[in-house]
Amino acid sequence: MKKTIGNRKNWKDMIGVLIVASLSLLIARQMIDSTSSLWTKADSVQENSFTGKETGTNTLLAEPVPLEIAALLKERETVIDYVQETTAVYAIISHSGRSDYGELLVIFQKNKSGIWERSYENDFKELKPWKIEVADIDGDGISEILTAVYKTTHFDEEERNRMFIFNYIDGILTKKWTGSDIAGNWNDFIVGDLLPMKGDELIFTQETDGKLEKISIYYWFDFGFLLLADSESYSDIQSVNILKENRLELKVSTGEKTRVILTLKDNKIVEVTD
Ligand SMILES: [Ca+2]
Ligand SMILES: [Ca+2]
Repeated sequence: MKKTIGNRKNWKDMIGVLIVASLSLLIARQMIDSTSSLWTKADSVQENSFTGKETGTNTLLAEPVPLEIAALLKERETVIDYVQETTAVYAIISHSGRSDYGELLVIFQKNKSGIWERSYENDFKELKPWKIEVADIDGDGISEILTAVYKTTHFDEEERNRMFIFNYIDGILTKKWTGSDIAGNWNDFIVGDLLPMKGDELIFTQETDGKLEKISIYYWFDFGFLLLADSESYSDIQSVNILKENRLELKVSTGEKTRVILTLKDNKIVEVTD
């Protein structure tokens, strides 16, 4: 599971880097390795005759996915984000040439013969999903699928990032927790077992009033999430990473600081030196 996250508002800056990185990866692969298990977006451009020229969009941005999964993509499909478990891959896929949101949730599963199959898909177009993770938020041993979506709700007309959480069991997708207000205006999230309490914790990069950002940690209790603690504000949180139990690493650009280590102490998230 990917733990490091990028700040959504920095995507424009990252686009150039990603293009260069993708091109470099493609060139490197062609030079040294034709048997790599990684499948780049640039490869799918060739295979699916889906080029940036045709759509006017950049097609070098999507996530590299395993070769077995790339082989199961349909024409014009690109992977916006995905997460892999041992026998399942959960993917947000676009078929419209977009690189910022997807229109489909697709689940690939490895069957008993070890062959990957495209086993489920659902139209998520109205949700504008852009990030997907898998975790066990309530600690019951059953995985939850967490998606970051960008939409309005019945109670809030503003389009903004929201969390939709599902279970996928025996071919059926069910909503576990969807759309409720959490973490105000947040820009990104990670999920993982940061603290000893049951289940994986949800960690948001959240905007504060002064256009700064802070970290807030939520945990599952009974039927929803409770705020455990939040941090001081930083001017620009670029990534968040779980180092080990009760240690978060932030990449920031606040004054002289570029790296901050945080821990939960006395119900506050505070900086530590190690
Ligand atoms: Ca669970
Ligand atoms: Ca935990």
